[in-house]
Amino acid sequence: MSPNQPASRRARPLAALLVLALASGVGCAQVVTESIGDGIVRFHASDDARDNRLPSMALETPRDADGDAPAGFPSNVVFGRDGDRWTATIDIEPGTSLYGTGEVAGPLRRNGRVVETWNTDAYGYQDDAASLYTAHPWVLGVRADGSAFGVLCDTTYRCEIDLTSGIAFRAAGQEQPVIVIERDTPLAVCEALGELTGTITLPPKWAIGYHQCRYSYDPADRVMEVAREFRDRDIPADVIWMDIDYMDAYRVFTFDSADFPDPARLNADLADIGFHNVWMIDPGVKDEDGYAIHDSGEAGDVWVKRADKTTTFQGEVWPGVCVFPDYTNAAVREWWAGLYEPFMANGISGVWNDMNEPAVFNTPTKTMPENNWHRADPDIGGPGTHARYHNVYGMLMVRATREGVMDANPDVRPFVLSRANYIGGHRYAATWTGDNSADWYHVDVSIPMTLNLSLSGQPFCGPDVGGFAGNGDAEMFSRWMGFGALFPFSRGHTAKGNIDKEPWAYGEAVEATSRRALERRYRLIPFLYTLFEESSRTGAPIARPTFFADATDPALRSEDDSFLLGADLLVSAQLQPARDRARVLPRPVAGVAWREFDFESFDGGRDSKDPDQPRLYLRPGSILPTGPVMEFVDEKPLDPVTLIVCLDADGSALGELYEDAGDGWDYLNGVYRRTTYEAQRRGDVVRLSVADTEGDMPRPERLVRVRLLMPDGSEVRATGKDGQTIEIPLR
Ligand code: NBV
Repeated sequence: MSPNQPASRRARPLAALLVLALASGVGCAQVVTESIGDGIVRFHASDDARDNRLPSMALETPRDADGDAPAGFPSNVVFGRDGDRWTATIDIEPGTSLYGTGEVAGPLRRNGRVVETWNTDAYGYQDDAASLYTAHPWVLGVRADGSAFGVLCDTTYRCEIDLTSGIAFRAAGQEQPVIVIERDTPLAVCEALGELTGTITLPPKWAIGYHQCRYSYDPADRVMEVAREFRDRDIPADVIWMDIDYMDAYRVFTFDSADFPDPARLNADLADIGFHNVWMIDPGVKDEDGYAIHDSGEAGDVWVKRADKTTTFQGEVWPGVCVFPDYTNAAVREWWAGLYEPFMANGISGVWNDMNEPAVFNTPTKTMPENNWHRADPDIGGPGTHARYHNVYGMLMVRATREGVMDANPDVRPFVLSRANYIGGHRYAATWTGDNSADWYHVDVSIPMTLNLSLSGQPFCGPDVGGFAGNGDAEMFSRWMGFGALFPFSRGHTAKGNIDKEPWAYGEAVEATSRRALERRYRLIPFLYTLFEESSRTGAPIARPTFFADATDPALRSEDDSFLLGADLLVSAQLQPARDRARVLPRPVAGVAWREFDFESFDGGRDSKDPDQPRLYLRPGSILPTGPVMEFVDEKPLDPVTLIVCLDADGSALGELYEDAGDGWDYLNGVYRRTTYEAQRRGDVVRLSVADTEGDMPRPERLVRVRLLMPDGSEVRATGKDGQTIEIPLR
């Protein structure tokens, strides 16, 4: 795609900036620029910097230059030094809004903020946290005219991202390239980031259902009790999680023989009632002779070394003194991957890697010393210090975990959740926003945090719904569940010692709100799954800022209380206890407003006036595929398909539905069905039909129900057979 830049963006082209920089003595005369894709330029501080750069850990595959930077490329990078750090700065035009920078607390719009990439165990973090669990040296810029650019500072080292005046990166280590993507829209920048850094693997469908966690459900009977409670109370859920207490004294890849005597039986019993399971594994291996995992690691000499490069680094984590696999080494990753085969054989469906910043209790920095030594493979840069590899330790861990999970169960899709990660690490694992707190600040930031991670290449993310640290109260929990049920990754979780936080724990009213929220998620699963498949193909975020609806509308640039799912569905929440923030909606499209709808009033179901549910709005011109409520994602066939239609000013609408087996790899060989539905008004009749079908999966005999949202708030409904034209008379 060729970026078609408006004239305003060419105001200070590359050549002019070079002259400016030379005049100011910045000395960027030696800057080397190269095109590495259409509208994508890589900047090097010098020839030397280009020739001696480290392999990129962010890019999925190395990119060779395909020519010089195009003339008139609108962005420029100026390199310099600040003490012992190298710097890269990018000017921005007035009216440019900045986003991304990964997992960051605080507002969506990042202008004026400074963060530092340094994966950190940040329990109970607040607004001023400089570093959280993952590292994304990446900024998305959106200009006043809606055009957009992305800047990736391609270093794994500690890197300050200073957005107080333009964009400045200040990083340790030697100078690395800075990659700039230019596109017409912010969505196109996200997709280009996906081209460079790869996309997620389509998750198994169950992973898109609701997850229930706590630190810890223990013993196994309690796990079953919670799972059964969901079924008895008709609250949809797909997954229950086993936190560290299932282990034998926190030894990874072991099970406590008293509390979890038969994990395979537990997983089978869960499967019988439609539950999948996820079990935690941490990187710290108890330093104990006679413990099989330790001894096999010892035999393979797999541990991270101290600065002397020979003695093994020891640090305290949950099991006591631990040693840490050096995932920068392919042989170590292979060893680690191999540990999963017997583990997964217990019927384990997914794996949760925690504490992989790595967190270490007994060091001043709460992680490894920066001069620890990694025996990294040449293809990622060769042996080096922890300062270089710290930010990718978690990413390389989940890369190995994912390989192990896939080797153990090659016929199913992997699900791995990681606390630490690095830009590009979405290729291996989903991420959550770590140890947030049960307070209104964290209710408030859970939307912008999810969005900035999504804008940084990680579409499969969400917060601990209900808050990890602290109890909170019924009112807060109820509100959080309302919109938390609609994040790409939706999981309730809480810390040890806290009150129970299952959907029923706060009494009947909150239980009813939670049920409604989760029923909404399950009705939306056909749509969400369609978005996940799109993301796996194109890199498009699943949750998107509201300004994606209209990147030229300044009123949307700082909107933190709502988000889009895909391009068509707007979720508008109230994040203050008093529900007193004015709602911000996209402007009408050619005179047609985004149209509010809900599910509850439609099929005579539950009360639709629940103030803790976010409001839902549909984009003019769209068709939203939804399904029946289910207890878990594939409980029943998708029948009927309910299409919610909002016509645009021309009386037409389009929408897509992606379906496949929900797991396994057949979809990669064409066994799927992508249906494009279209609606068109002619006079007093709207016709809904299939405009296009892709894939080899035959269309089943099933019903389609149409809900046509009318401008006056009413609905016209019709039913027909899927694949046939359905006529909806308006009079
Ligand atoms: O494994 C226990 C917890 C886990 O529940 C949480 O989600 C992680 O972020 N883990 C951190 C270690 C202990 C935190 C206090």
